Amino acid sequence: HAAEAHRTDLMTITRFVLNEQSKYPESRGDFSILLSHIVLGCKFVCSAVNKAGLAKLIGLAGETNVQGEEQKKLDVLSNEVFIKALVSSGRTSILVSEEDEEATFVEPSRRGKYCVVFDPLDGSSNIDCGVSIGTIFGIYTVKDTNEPTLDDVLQPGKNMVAAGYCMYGSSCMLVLSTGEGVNGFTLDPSLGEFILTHPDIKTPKKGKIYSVNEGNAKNWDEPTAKYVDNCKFPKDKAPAKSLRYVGSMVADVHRTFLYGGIFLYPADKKSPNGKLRVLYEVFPMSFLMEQAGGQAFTGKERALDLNPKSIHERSPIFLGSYDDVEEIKELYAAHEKKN
Ligand code: P6P
Repeated sequence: HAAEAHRTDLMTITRFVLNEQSKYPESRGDFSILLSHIVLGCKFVCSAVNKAGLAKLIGLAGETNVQGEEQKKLDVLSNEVFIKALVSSGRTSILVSEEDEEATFVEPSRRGKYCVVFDPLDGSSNIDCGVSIGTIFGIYTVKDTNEPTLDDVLQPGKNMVAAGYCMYGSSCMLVLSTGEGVNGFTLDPSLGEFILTHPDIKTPKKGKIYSVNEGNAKNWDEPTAKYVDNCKFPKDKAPAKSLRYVGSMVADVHRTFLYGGIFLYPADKKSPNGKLRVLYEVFPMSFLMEQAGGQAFTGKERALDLNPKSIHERSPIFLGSYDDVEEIKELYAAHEKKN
């Protein structure tokens, strides 16, 4: 019966968010409308990513298509789709995209109370080899719709009202938090709806996996090097951890949510602020990880306490199972004391 109920009790992402919103009688449904436009963008990108391989076969992607138009690269196409969807929602005032050097200020007649920071297709260098990639987004509320400024998006991640990602892999999965836990929705292509499949995701308190690009080991600082060494040669006779590294943040972090463990993109001598972007990679994944019972740390502070000074700023990030991140925090604290 449970299976039967599940099949007929179709909890779509739209219904789920409307249910959540009904807890706030004063809300006018703005967030639900914003989310429905984000969902539309995700469905479009999911379809385009799935066709990308075929498009290459029939000579579309990268070359001129049958209309003789230059076929756009998927990340450029995805960016255009999300910008258009978000502006047309009439619920946003500022958009920050990994693809655009400058922020987009929505024209006054179409402005709404939200600011969306997003990476339309993170990990897109992995498309051609079929590795999972994804869209990552975070949502702030604007201080004054009449006067939106960059300060509305240069806020600590703890001020986000929602964050999520959509992973385009063997299935298309949207993982979302509006500040009351994390829920996962899987796209049912036959219905064109995201169905609740992973209610209330909680990451295991401790994991057996570490996820880092070991190729950067020669440039790591001492605490990171020590932590990774402990993973491989545990001092306390515990079994060594397994290394899993896809090289696509959405894939690596999604696995960390479900299986536990720790994802690291540390600072190194070459890039003292690490590689990942604060607004639309570090903050949304840190927001979700804390909502799932994990932690997110920059090597100096709680990731969500960071105060970004520019929209494409980078930060080191250590996120995942609570106990695993606690270990690396202790190593950084000890290192701090010594110096
Ligand atoms: P590296 C993909 O290019 C990305 O931005 C993230 O999705 C991923 O976690 C990281 O970079 C991988 O970087 O240096 O290990 O190839």
